[in-house]
Amino acid sequence: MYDIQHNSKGLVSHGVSTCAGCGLELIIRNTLDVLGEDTIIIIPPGCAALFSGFGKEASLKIPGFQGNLENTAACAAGVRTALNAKGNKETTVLAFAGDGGTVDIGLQSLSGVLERRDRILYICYDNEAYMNTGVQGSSSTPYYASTTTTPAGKLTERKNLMQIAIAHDIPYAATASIHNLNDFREKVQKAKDTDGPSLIHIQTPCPTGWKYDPAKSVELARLAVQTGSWVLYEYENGKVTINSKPKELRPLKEYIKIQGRFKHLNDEEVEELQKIVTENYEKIIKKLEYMS
Ligand SMILES: Cc1ncc(C[n+]2csc(CCOP(=O)(O)OP(=O)(O)O)c2C)c(N)n1
Ligand code: SF4
Ligand SMILES: [Mg+2]
Repeated sequence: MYDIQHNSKGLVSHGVSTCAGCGLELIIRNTLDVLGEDTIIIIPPGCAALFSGFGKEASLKIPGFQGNLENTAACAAGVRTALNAKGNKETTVLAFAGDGGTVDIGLQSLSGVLERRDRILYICYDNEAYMNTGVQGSSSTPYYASTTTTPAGKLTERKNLMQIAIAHDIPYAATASIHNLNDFREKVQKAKDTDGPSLIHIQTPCPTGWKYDPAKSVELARLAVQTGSWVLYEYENGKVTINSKPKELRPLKEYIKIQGRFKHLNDEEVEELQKIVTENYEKIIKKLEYMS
C-alpha cells in the first residue's frame, strides 16, 4: 500500500487554495508522485488552474503553463513536438483538464491529438460541471443533477468520453476513481509508459458543486462505483479489462441522498434515475465484456 505522507515526491506545495475535501487535490498530488519531476504540465482555466498559480507564484514544482480552455491537448502536442525536435523522448507531457475543458470546449483539440498519435498523457479530472465559474452544467453532468444552468435537474445524459477516445483506437485509455488510488497510480504509470496518446478519465468528487460534507469525498467516489454510476475499466491495445464489477449494485439512493445536487428529486424521479443508471450500467458492461 502506498503511503503518500512518507513517500511523496512533494511536487505539489502545501497550502493550495482548493476547497476542503476537493477530490482534484488528491488526484494532482498522486499524478505527479507517479510521473516525477521530468514532466511538463499544461493546465487550462478551471479549478486545476489553482495549481498553476497566481502571478509569479505557482504551487507545482515542475514546469508548465496555462493555455486556453479549448486547446489543452493542442498545447501539449506542441510541447511534445518541440521536445521531439530536440531529441528528448523522456520528458512526460501531461495535459490536465476538467470535464468542461475536455468533453465540451476542448474536444476537437483532443480528437486531433488522438488522431495524430501525439505522445501525450491526457488526464480529464471530471467533477461533472464547470465548477470554477460557478457550477454550470457540462456535457459530463449526470442526468437529473442540479447545476446553476440546470436548476431543476439536467435532462440529457452525459457524453461518454472513454468511448469517444476508444473510437480513435488509441493505445491506452482508462477510467479511475479516488477511492482506489493504487489502481489510479498504476494506470498513470501505464499511461506514462505508453508510446502514443494515453487518456485517463477520473471521477472527481467536488464538495462545493455536488453539495456534500467535505469529509465524504472518498466515500462518495466508492459509492459511485458500487452503485454502477461510475465504471472502472481500461482499454489497452484494443482489449478491455473491467477493473471492478460489483456482484450486486448498491441502491442509487445511497449515493445521491448525501449530495445536495440531487435533493430536489421526488421519490418517483429517484426511481426513474435508478432505472436509467441501472440500464446504462448493464449496457456498458455488456459492451465492455464484448470488447474484452
Ligand atoms: C472559451 C472559454 N469559455 C469560457 C471560459 C470561462 N471559464 C474559465 S474556467 C471555466 C470552467 C471550466 O470547467 P471545467 O473544465 O469542467 O473545470 P472545473 O472548473 O470544473 O475544474 C470556464 C467556463 C474560458 N476561460 N474560455
Ligand atoms: S469547486 Fe470543487 S473542484 Fe473546484 S476547488 Fe472546490 S472542491 Fe475542488
Ligand atoms: Mg468540471
